[in-house]
Amino acid sequence: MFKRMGIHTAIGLSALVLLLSACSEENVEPQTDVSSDLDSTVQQASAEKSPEVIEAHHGVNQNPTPLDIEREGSDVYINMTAQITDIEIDDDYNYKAWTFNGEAPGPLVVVNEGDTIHFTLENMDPSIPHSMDFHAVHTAPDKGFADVAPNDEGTFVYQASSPGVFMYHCGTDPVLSHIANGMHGVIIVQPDDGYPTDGEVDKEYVIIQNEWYKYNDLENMTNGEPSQVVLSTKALHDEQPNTNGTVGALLDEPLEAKVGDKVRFYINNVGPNEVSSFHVIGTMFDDVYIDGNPANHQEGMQTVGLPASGGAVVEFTVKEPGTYKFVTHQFNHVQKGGVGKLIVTE
Ligand SMILES: [Cu+2]
Repeated sequence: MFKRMGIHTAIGLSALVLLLSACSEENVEPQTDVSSDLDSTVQQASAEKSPEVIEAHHGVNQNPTPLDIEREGSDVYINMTAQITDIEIDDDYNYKAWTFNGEAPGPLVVVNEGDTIHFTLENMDPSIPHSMDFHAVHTAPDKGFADVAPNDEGTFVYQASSPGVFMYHCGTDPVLSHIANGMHGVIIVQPDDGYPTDGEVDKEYVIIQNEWYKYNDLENMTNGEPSQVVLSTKALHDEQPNTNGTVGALLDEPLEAKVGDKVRFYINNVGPNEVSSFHVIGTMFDDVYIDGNPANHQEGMQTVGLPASGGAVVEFTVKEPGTYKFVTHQFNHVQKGGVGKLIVTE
């Protein structure tokens, strides 16, 4: 937001905002200070010329590919791509992301408990292999999650036998590079018997946390701090927003509910490295299903801890109109973008 202002105005405002933010939890707009603005500019300027951009990726920016998913009984046929697509993860900072289907996080996949997944990965990357590791399945990973060569495709079959909110990611070495460069997402396996609170829920959304590092810099990904920590949403129902993991995505496209609604979030922290302390300001979670399994039912939680790859279903009721921000309660990560908002109206 400061990027469109003069630099001196930004310095003055940064100081003021930082002072104010120290006083109030309510003030959780992501604030990028001027030094990290400059870092971003340097990163951006260097990204195109940087040796970190794989030679064969220079000039490659593949259009997003819609998710292709079809069902025949309990057999689900899922076709996805591995592809190189530019994503503007912060104002004027384009990241040449390694992605599934041109989104980061990748597209939301929803199946039913017990479904057999027939998964095909088309690797559109001209230079390096990619793969798919669904946390929702049991398989021998050297076979079921095997690498697919550039310009090739591979098909894998496995069953989604347990309900939950699971991470998926590329599992090709070095895995950290593939995940941190954008190859992650969420698969929801809907429980056969539903959740005991299904009948109470009025609105439901998907929220994903991920973090970004210096462009394709394995050293920084391994030993450094994330440059951005972000929350995104994927459309679970028609007309819902569907965003990438970009700074301010869920401030620019807030979620919505009505007073009295019981709201359900399917949440997952795809990392790759950091944990999430998921919290909605101004309410608490009446019902929580850790990892999205109905057997893991908790009540009355203020904050839900999500390890890297961990998921949950969280439910809360909004009793008054207003703007409810949700954050990872590790506020250094809020400074880097880890905040969104839910607007509640009469
Ligand atoms: Cu990959």
